[in-house]
Amino acid sequence: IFGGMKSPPGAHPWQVSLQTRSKGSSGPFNHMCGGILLESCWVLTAAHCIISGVEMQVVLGGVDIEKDEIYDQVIPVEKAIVHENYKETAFALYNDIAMLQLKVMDRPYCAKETRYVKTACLPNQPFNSGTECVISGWGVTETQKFGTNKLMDARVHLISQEKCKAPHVYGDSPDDSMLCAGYLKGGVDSCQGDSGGPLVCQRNGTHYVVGVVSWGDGCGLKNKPGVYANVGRFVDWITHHLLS
Ligand code: 4AZ
Repeated sequence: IFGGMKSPPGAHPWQVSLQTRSKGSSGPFNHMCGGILLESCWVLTAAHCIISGVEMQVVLGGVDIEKDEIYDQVIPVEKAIVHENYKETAFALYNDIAMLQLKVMDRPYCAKETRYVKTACLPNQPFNSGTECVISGWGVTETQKFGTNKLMDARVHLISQEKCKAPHVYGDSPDDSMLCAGYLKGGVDSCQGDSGGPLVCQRNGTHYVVGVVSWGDGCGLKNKPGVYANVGRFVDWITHHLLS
């Protein structure tokens, strides 16, 4: 996260650290991406975070990924479902969304709701451009090029498709599976290692996952805001998997 601050414990209780290690290894898991808890056994993340042949786990409830914290919940990933129209081109990531089904730990629960672990809601109506929302993650910052141990967050504004598709911004690359957020003047943005994590907007005290950190040209650059998977466009796809 560029232009952010350290998050206090419990500030983003749906924030997940998605961690991997090579299959068959007994070594440590490494943070690879963010994720968003939607239900006790379901996490939303970016399709580009899913790599085959690795073992995955999620860690919930903590702010420091280098320490075992008392509120941590560590849960293995049972399976990953990548959007069937996910596509990577030289310019953009299309339909960059995936769901992780977690391993049942204490039937019927995977994650357990606590002060530090809660689900975020799927959006039931669109948010206007200009709305102030929040991004969070353990990714690269201005001063930490390998990412941070402590969860960081920043406020960003939703940017209209018209502004995001301007020739000096991203031109025709973004489609409706994407949404831009940040500041055209730069400085505040998501970055590598934040991918898969939340862009959350609030309405009447409820927190909605509006975006999933996906891509961008660099981080915090002028006229290069962060691009997010547009969750509103995937609500039917997500609920289909939650219910099946
Ligand atoms: C990345 O490499 C990445 N500034 C994530 C987010 C952004 C850029 C790059 C947005 O995972």
